Amino acid sequence: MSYDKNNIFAKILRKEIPCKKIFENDYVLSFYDINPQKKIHALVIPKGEYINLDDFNNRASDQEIVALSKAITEVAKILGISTDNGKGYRALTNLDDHGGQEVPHLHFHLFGGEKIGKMVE
Ligand code: IU
Repeated sequence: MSYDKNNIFAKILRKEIPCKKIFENDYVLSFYDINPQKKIHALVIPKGEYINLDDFNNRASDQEIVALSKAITEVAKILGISTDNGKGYRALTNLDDHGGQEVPHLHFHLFGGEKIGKMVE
């Protein structure tokens, strides 16, 4: 499978479609999910063209991988859901068909602001 440059997150990264931005640096963009499943529902995506976490780990530079991982913690802090306050959140990424991935650009969901059950459907 090759990367689809017309996926919705690619369009957001090219600023063809607006988003409610939370955080941005050279490697990562974070914004609110358009259809929140929990009180707080943010997305964290790499700026590079990666389909899913496997693709990312296979092709991304160490710098990109570190930046994405650290951005999750940073965004959680910005949103006030980090483990600093003993509350916490769920970070989750869906991979491909069986994982239920709809947008073919790697994204981590950050769910928080309320107690979350064992699984997110
Ligand atoms: P998934 O893991 O690929 O299923 O998640 C895709 C998410 O992208 C889902 O939670 C959507 O609500 C979200 N989303 C969005 O934030 N903005 C959009 O324009 C579209 C989908 I289309």
